[in-house]
Amino acid sequence: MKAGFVNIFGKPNAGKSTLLNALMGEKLAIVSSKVQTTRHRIKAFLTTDQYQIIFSDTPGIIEPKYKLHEKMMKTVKSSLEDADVALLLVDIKDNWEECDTLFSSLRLAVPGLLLLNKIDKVSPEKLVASKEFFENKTYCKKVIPISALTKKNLDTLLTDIVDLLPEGEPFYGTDEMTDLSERFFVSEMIREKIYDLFEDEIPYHTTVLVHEFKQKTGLIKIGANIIVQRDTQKSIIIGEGGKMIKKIGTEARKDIEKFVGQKIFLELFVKVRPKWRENDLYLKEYGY
Ligand SMILES: Nc1nc2c(ncn2[C@@H]2O[C@H](COP(=O)(O)OP(=O)(O)OP(=O)(O)O)[C@@H](O)[C@H]2O)c(=O)[nH]1
Ligand SMILES: [Mg+2]
Repeated sequence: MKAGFVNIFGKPNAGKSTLLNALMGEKLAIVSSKVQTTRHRIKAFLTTDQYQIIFSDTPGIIEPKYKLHEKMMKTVKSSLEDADVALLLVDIKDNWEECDTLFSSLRLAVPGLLLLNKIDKVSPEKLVASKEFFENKTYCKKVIPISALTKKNLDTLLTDIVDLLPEGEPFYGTDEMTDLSERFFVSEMIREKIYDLFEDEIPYHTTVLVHEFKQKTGLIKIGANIIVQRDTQKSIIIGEGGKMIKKIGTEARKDIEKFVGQKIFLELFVKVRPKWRENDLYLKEYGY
């Protein structure tokens, strides 16, 4: 039996969460076209008779600008510490030099698989050039071109991961898929809708906290607070005559019902908490 930690690193928007979901065959991590979507370490266990892989999706690596960012980068650091294998994800259309600098700065002590992602978007020539660029870097054990979106080459990737995995017994129950709570996933699904529905800075000033999760007859009652920093943001989230918050609720409810496998009643509230992103007590309360 083989078992180990395989942690995904890269710049924001490289496709880390899309990759985690594709490898698991299940949507566990939220995805958006905007940067800095993931804020937590999301662990997911892939178990067969031969191995247990504990994948971790992590926040995109950035220079912290406020305390929430610092917390996010702490989770990246902790994921660097327990990795057995590192998946270094590059959006092939991104700046390769910048990615190279970033990966060098991680000072990896474990084998790194350099994954060129989004190959569905580039020419074969560009693919060859980028392979050549990364091939001899010290952090790079092997370059694997993939498309997380179309699931191209993920079987090859899995074989390479298992080759590098240490021998060992499973860390988690073989029927478990994650150690995160249902409440966490529900709050993430609501947060994802905010990334989808709002432009500009709104998603970055917002977090979501589930405060009620109760099994009733025939349905689950869920209450969640959408936290923002300012009154103006609260009005934007609510929208004219409550139009936007209703939209968030309708969209999120579909995903949550699929996830929990039953009907839910979802109640959303908007709360203003000035500078919550800078406040240790709030950050702790909101799970950061
Ligand atoms: N064309 C294409 N798009 C992709 C691929 N993988 C991911 N994307 C898109 O890239 C965007 C970002 O994907 P995410 O998975 O949220 O990226 P991430 O690295 O987790 O981003 P952060 O959480 O912000 O660090 C989304 O719009 C995805 O649909 C791919 O292989 N091909
Ligand atoms: Mg992500």
